[in-house]
Amino acid sequence: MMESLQNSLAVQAPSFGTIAGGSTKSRNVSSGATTDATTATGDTVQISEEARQQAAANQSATPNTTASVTEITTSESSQAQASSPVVGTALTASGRQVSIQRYTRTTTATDDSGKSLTQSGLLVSVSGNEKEPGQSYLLTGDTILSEDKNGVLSVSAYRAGQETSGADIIIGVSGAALSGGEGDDTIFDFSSTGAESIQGGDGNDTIIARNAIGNTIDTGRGNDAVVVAGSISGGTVSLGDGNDTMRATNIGISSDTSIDTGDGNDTISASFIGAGGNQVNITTGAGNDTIDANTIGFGGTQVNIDTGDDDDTISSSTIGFGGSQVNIDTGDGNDTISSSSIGFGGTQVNINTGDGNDSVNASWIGVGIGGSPQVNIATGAGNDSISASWIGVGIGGGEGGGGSSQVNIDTGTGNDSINASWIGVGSGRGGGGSSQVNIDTGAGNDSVNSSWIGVGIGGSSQVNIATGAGNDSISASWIGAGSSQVNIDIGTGNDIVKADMLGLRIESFAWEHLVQGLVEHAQDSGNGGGNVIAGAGGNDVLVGGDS
Ligand SMILES: [Ca+2]
Ligand SMILES: [Ca+2]
Repeated sequence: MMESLQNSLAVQAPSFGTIAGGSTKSRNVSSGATTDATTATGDTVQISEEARQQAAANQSATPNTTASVTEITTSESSQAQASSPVVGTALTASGRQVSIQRYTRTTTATDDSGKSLTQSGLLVSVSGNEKEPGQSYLLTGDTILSEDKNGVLSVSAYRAGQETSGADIIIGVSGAALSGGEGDDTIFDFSSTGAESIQGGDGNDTIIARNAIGNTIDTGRGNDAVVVAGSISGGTVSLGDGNDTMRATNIGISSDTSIDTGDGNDTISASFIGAGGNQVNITTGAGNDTIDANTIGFGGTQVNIDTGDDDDTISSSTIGFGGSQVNIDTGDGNDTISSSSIGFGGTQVNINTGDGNDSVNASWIGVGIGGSPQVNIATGAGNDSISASWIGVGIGGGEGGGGSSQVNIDTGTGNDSINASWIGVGSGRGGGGSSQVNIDTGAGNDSVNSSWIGVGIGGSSQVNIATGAGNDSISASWIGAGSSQVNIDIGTGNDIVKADMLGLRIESFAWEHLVQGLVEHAQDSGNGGGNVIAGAGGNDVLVGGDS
């Protein structure tokens, strides 16, 4: 949406109005088919006597930033419009195009030394109604544009209570509270840290702000959108029921922050969600919700995400980094969590996807480098799948610092599958890295597939796999290598465990030579740990390669 805000809007040759002190300018131009000849001339501008007096005063005064609107000349405006960036656009209910530009110009006025004075603010241009010429206003105060049921546009200084039941366009610059009331309102907040509060009220509202620091945004009911160019932090954002969209660069990176999008199919996107020693609570209620972020949980923060029931999707490059805690509960429904890294460094990540057919996809789950992450994943009943390149990696010693990783995966009942390249790796230059991976796939016909299960090189790993009742299969190229212990309990049912290599001693402790070392010592037999495979009742098959 911000991209669209940057789009240039063709602005017709403007005329100029001067509004100050809460006066109102109205253009009696209708967009409807019933417009009569009189209004079609577009020349029924009404300016109050107060506004005339204010305008006259402004014309002779040095330009300042305290009046809500200041007059500028045609040539100056055209030049300004050509060079000033568009920071917001909106459409009125009748289809007038409203364009907001950041504006700085050199005036004809000079100071005592003869130096030209500059004037800055927001230039608002209204165009797109063929029955009226374009209009431009230079705003330095909160302003509201609204149309009545006949399409008559009024532009005036905004004060609390001045919103209408129709679709208002409110432009805030002062930081005072803004409220759109009923109707599909568009509220711009250009104050530096955000308005004290922004209320959208009923209707499908759009709120666009620079920042929302320590304040309250409440869009009420309806399908609402909140776009914050900078940060939402230290306040609350409520989007009420309806299909809502929220976007910010950062959410809760400096102080406690709460987001609640209510019921409906909601979308939240951000670069960072949670950083620093604070708490971020996000609740998206019932409905098919989507959260998309670059990083969720960074540096000592706690992030709690509850997406409620139905089919939810969370995708983030990193979930849990550097001493953070991330708790994700996606409720019942078919949920998907995707990330490059889940649990890195000294983090704890708890993921509960509830009942339903859920999937968790990641490149890394539990990476202990310079910290000891714990990752707990529970996918509840249903046919769940977990796929990752690495599940549980502890790297200790050397420049990476001591690292150990623990990953607990419980996929509940249902036909679950776990696919990975590596499950359980402990390594460390100089020793010390360790990992423990506990996998319980519960009842149902489950499968666990991995190239390597249990690898300890200069470190140690323990992998415990229990596949419960049902016809389960475990297949791997290698089960147990180096200082690893692999315990497999395949429970009742007709199970199969297939491995090309069981037990492998690895003498190379160098992490960077891991793969090479494994290849070099592929003919060795026996490893430093003990491998246990236990089959309960049922027809179990163990297929092993060289051992
Ligand atoms: Ca309204
Ligand atoms: Ca609303």
